[in-house]
Amino acid sequence: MSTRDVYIDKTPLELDILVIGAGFGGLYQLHNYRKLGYKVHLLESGSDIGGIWYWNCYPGARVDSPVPVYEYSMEDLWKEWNWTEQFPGWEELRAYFRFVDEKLGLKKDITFNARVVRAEWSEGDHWTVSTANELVIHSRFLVLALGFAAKRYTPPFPNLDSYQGICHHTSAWPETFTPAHFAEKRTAVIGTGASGVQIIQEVGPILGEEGHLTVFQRTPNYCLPMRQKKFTVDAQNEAKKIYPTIYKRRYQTYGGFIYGAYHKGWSSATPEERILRLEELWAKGSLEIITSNYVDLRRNQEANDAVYAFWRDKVRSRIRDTRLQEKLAPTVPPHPFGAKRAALEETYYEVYNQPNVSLIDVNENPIARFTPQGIVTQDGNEHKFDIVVLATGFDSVTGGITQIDIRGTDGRSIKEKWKNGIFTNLGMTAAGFPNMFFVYGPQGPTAFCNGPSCSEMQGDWIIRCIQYMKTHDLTRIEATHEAEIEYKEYVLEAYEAMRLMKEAKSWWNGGNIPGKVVEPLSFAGGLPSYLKRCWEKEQRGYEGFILS
Ligand code: N01
Repeated sequence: MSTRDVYIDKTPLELDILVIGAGFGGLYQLHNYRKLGYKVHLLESGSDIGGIWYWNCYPGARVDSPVPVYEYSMEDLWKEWNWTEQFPGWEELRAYFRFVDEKLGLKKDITFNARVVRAEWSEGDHWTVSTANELVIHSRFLVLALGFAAKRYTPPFPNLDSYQGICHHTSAWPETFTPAHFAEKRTAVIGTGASGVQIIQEVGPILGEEGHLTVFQRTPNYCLPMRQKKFTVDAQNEAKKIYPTIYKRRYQTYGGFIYGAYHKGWSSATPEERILRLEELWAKGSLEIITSNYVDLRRNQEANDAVYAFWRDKVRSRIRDTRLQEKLAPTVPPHPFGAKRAALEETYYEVYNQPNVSLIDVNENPIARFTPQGIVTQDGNEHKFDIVVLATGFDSVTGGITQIDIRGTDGRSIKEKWKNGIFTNLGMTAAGFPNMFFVYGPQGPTAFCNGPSCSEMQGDWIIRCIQYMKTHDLTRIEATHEAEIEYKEYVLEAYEAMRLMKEAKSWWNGGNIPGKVVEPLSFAGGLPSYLKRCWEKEQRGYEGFILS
């Protein structure tokens, strides 16, 4: 296909590369292909850049990966940008994206409010991509940068539509609906994942005398202390001296952060060492408590039970009511420690000491139905609410891709291909879908990796692949079925090695969505081995792919 200059309302209709999604992953792709001289354009369903931070602007929304790893490693950007906090909130993250756009001038090559609904591989080796507002674009390559949370999940609560109060999912939050709107209101929050925890922590203290918060909890979140730090510009400028080292270090750690696993296993440590190690991690806070814990935390039941007990006792000491202690930090762990994504908190548990906050355990007393005024629980009580927050998560990792009707060489959709389980090559391509790549998606390091690190590392592999094709006069690349089978074994092996992780149902393995195949949605073996494998396949002339 030779590209021509055909436009509708400034959107070019014939391209070398079409990127979908204007978050960290997609913007990185757009910027780099432009620099390399490709005819590239980006489609975004929202009306601005920012990806996850465009959609998730609920009160308290805040990243749980620290800067400077939670930003681009491009020197032109980090040299000029300063953060005010180590874990920035959504407003500051959006300001960062505005800054990125000012520096790189990305928006001129983005069409907003363009939701891609269909993509079809056409003979002549190109993709024909259609949007809900009837744009039709032809492109040699298609790069999906949809993030892991592009498809929100709302459980099928009976009569939800009949509810007449205010009701929002955390990932479709109206920016104008600020914390102040919760004052003196009766609010329900359903779900206690990272989104629920953040919103509960934020609105709890501002409920006022007439306000009340009811939390509907199914599984307690093993929340970890965030230990937020404020930054000054001077201190940050000083810290920037080692940013280049930090950015290189990301490649050597499990999750693309600067910290890696602790060098020791639980059984080789003395009881005193263990206590001191856990106390040290607790004092530092953050997800490091999991990622830098004893290497066998997710394999060794004794280690896992002990770390859970340590966590439980810390948390219980902050909750006054003994019933709530048992609900929020049960004596017996509902699932292994580190088997679900923990949320970071600062004052989450103190909120439950407020007289105007209550918790309903939906295992004991499920939501029976909605009414125009609120929620009826199975015990027959009607709970009236002005606001209902659905913090019920996502059909994660695959959902964003399979909700688009993507049809490959044999006319079969990607949804059909993955109906009984995911098959990809290297977590970036799929057999039957030539010239299509995905970043931060199925079977990539995704759930276990810092987003910007993954966007850059997978992103660079894809960019080098497209460049290789250009310099070798190749126009088509497709993963083989054999390579997919081999890669799936690799993904399953890595998951088996973390055997305790299998014992929880979560967005990590699809267990949070009724009917979804339960399997590892991400590669759990860590970035270094993932990158090594990708690099080796590339060095062998893209082994596992057919190029022509
Ligand atoms: O989604 P979740 P999330 N009845 O799937 C509950 C990232 N993130 O949006 O645990 C009652 O974690 C469900 O219960 P259970 C972060 O990686 C990051 O909170 O399945 N409850 C769970 O409590 C995070 O892990 C940041 O038993 C129901 C909740 O809904 C990921 O996004 C901020 C239910 C869903 O939790 C997803 O987080 C926010 C039902 N029928 C998000 N169905 C930061 O960077 C589901 N639930 C800090």
